Amino acid sequence: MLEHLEKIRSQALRAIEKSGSEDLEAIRIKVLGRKGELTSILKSIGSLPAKERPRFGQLANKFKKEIEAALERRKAQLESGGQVQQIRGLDPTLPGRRCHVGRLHPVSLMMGEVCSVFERMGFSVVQGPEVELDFYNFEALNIPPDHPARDMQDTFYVDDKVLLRTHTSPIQVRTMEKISPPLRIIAPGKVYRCDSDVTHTPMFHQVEGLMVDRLVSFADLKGILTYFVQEIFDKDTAVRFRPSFFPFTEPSAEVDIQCVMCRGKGCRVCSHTGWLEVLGAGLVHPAVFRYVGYDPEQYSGFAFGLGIERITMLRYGVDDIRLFYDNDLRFLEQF
Ligand code: 2NL
Repeated sequence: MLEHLEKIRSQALRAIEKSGSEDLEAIRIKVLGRKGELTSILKSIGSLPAKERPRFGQLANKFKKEIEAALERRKAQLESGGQVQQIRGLDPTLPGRRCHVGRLHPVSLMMGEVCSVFERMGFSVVQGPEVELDFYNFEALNIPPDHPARDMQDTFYVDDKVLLRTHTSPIQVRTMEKISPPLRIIAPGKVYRCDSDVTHTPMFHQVEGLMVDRLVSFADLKGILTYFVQEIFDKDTAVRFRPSFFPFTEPSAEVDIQCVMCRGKGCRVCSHTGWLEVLGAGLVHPAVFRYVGYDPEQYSGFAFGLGIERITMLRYGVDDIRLFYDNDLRFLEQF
């Protein structure tokens, strides 16, 4: 009896597996119909010795459910056009694979936004090499040979003349060598400094800008940078220009914005000053113009530089720069 039952089961399952949609009903009737093989067995249980009945009954019912499920599965499979694909080893009844959608890195998003603000004001984006000559990175920018930025501690040197650029200014020097004024350019890109802690990574991103023409003044610089800050942060963000020093600009200024966290009231982010430093800027030093063959008597210009990671952190309230480079999707998927 048990062997017969097992045979009915295995024959039925095999037939279902090989069936086409027109065979399924015939198989069901043959096995589970009113006079079907399994139905007959279930009816004949009464003729078994009483102590064998429960075990046999349970098994027969289990097989019945199994065959019913196999019929359902095969039906679904055939309805989804599975037969042909099944032969090629595909199971169209399996759930689909998830399609992960990529997105731009927060630093790339911010670079794009910064560039587009300046492009709307007539600036063109220019690019240049990340491995640079000492001449373009330091000398042509009026940075003296004994300047601390030239120290091995701060700059990655390839050899005594070649280095990884420490700012994107060399792109602008190269552009001035090639093109005569008037000129309005921005230079975005990766820069490298030998530095690593909570607020510094050895590679980070910078955007520098340069405008050269007759009669360009500090007032033009103030107007352009104030508009820029109010496009990136709130429309009513206060801006202040503080006197500073860079070898490549004279006069030079550091540009602060009203703290975006406390709106100027004083908090931990702005060290209770109400202000955040976001840009360095100034009027291009005549020595820089002489290096690229521009006449400082005829032309004047302003230049500025900003760190992208820093303003991205301020815009989105990120408190550790290293989060940008850990490649943790839980962080990156929020932008
Ligand atoms: C800062 C300071 C600055 C410039 C960058 C520049 C470029 C040329 C000539 C003159 Cl070709 N100046 N760039 C000027 C002033 C400041 O950046 O704190 N950056 C984060």
